[in-house]
Amino acid sequence: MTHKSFYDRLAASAEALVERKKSHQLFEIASEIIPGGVNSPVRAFQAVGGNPVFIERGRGSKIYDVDGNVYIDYVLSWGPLILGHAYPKVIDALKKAAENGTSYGAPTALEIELAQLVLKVYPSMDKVRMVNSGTEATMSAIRAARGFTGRDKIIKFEGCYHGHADGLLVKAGSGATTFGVPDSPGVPKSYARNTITIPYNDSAALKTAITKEWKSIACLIIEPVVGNIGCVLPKPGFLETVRKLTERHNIVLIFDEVMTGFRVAYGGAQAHYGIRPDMTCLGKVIGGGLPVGAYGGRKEIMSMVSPEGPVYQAGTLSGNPLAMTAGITTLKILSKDGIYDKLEQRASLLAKGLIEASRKAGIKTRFYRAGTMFCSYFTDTDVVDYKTAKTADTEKFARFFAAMLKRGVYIAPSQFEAGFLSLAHSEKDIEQTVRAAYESFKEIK
Ligand code: KE4
Repeated sequence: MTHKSFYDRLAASAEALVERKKSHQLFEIASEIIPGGVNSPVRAFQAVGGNPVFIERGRGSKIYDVDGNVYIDYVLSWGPLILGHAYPKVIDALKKAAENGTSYGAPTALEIELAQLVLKVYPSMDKVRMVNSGTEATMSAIRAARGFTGRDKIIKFEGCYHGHADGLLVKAGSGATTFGVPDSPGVPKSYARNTITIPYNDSAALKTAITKEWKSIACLIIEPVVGNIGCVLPKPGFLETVRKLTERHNIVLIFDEVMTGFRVAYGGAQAHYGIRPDMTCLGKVIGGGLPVGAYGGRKEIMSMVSPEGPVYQAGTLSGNPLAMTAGITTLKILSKDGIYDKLEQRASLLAKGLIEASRKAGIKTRFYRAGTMFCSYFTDTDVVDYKTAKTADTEKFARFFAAMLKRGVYIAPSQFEAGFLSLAHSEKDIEQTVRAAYESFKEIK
């Protein structure tokens, strides 16, 4: 049975239960005019089979599809919606801001306000530049590091995904891993040659690479918790070794906290693990669901960035007033006392429930969590890197996905993605999720 047909047969069984006729019709139309019918690959459900669910609206912890089905949502737009969907204060602020117009292409006080909020929470950053996506943030941070050091090579880790800039699609870990195509066509070999890829959590391999190549290495970019092969935690001491080796050889350490920022902890993974990177990339949460990315770091590096310095980087909609407004409102709410205690309490309740459900159902899974990002791997192997993540049984995961979907729980449509929880997920939502998981684990056994 081919990979695709198995998944399609499987999804068909799930489809019947939720009657997603309109989603199918829309997907047919979309597939004629948009590559793969989607504007970002993982949304196409190719890793789990069947057709994607077309969403009409979201509210709190729920999303509603075009056929009127409701789901408890653990994708949350891949991380940004830590307050939940359509958070009233965010929507009200956006409505007011939109009445003043949508974009000026000129500086606004809003950009100062969001920059100040970010710098206050990430003291490793002296200056920060707003862009429109995580891809732009990492691409620009690497260019600034190359401009600052005068070196060309970069180090990244297998399975880490930092967006789709050419030099980073070298064993990327997000969609590419799910599609089993670690290198993307269209990336010139000359670009890939400048990217050294190392297994995550492998301090010895890192030491060897740096000892050999340090003179030509501009920067090392890392997801301090890897959210693009599921959820992989740094081994004790690994991030400290990364910091020590990069410091010793004047290699710029870039923490890609596009996903972990304000997610693993208020101050991100750098606060949680107590590591001070030279540069940080942010995105997702700081845009509150609107397109925002940001990169920042030590002033001597950031002063290289145009127009202060010679490293060029620009963006028509960078610092857009609507995106800034959504970000400012979101971060102000997150700054309130007790918010992260509540997030932690809910996330640990969910974790306990999911672990218990798979044990009771007799299904071997490995569950990992960092703050409110998490992943259940269908494997009996400890997952510490890309290789061990790939021991997960993706067919079993696909069955689990379909079983959860028909029970009204929307998890990431790929084994190699992280799940997210929001402030809006109630204890009742978690109870319903755990019950659905127990029934689903039993069903796929
Ligand atoms: P964007 O260009 O998609 O805004 O951000 C790229 C990026 C950079 N760094 C990290 C750590 C990221 O997780 C991402 C994007 N994450 C994926 C989730 N696997 C976005 C979802 C998608 O590609 O559709």
